[in-house]
Amino acid sequence: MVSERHPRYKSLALRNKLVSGYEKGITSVHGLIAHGRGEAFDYLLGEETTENALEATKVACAYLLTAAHPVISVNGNTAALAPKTIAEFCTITNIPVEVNLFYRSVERVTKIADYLRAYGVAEVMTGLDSVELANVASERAKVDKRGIFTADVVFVPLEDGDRAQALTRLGKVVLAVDLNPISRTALTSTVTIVDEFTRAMKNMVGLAKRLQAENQPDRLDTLKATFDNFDNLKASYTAIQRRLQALALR
Ligand code: PTJ
Repeated sequence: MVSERHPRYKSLALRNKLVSGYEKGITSVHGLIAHGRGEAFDYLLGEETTENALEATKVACAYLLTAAHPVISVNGNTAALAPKTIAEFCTITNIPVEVNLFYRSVERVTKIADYLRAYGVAEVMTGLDSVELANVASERAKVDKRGIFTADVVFVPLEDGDRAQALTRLGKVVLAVDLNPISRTALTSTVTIVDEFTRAMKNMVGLAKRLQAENQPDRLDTLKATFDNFDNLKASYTAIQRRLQALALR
């Protein structure tokens, strides 16, 4: 238990979710290390959603709301961090989830699928009826025939660069969440949200609700057409640079 009065409460609470995910057999032990890398970048970004991250989140929502076959790829970290928010987003948008793991085992896939269903995700694909994507040197190559394989838009928070590249080469729109703005995933995805996953997912729920209520297809098309991922990433580089400069000049 962590007291809410602790100055690092939010960060410690997220760590606890991952440790609990690990104890349940959902998160891989490597996932704990990956989270630490994310935390380091979040420190540099000021541990809050930047303006450019919010813009990327809005564009990601525009892609998902206008896709023919969208899918959300969930791994052991994202399942442990925000199962409720993922379920809320899926309910609002009617988008299915596919459990797709880097450190894949049938046992973990099944546990994560059951966990998400218990939180209310209506459609969870397991990739157990899978095909292998070419040019992906990991277990993430195994994708569900009805899911990532046929999807036109894939939301892949905490993706690895290898597969992000392979999915974009296949002509799919890849939407990633990655606190590391210089990762291969960040550089190769169609839209990279440089933000902490739980914050980004929460924003996605709010934005999807708003964009759906507005019901303006032209606006969604404009959001997609005017977005440049590298320009958006540059804003993250500048945000980190400004923050460090301000500290150095204090
Ligand atoms: O559950 P599995 O088997 O699919 O494994 C999942 C991990 C995350 C272990 C696997 O995909 C992996 O090894 O990922 P990487 O290549 O380490 O990449 C994870 C990226 O996510 C890193 O660039 C981190 O900075 C970033 N990251 C970690 N935690 C967060 C994050 N970005 C946003 N929000 C986070 N909470």
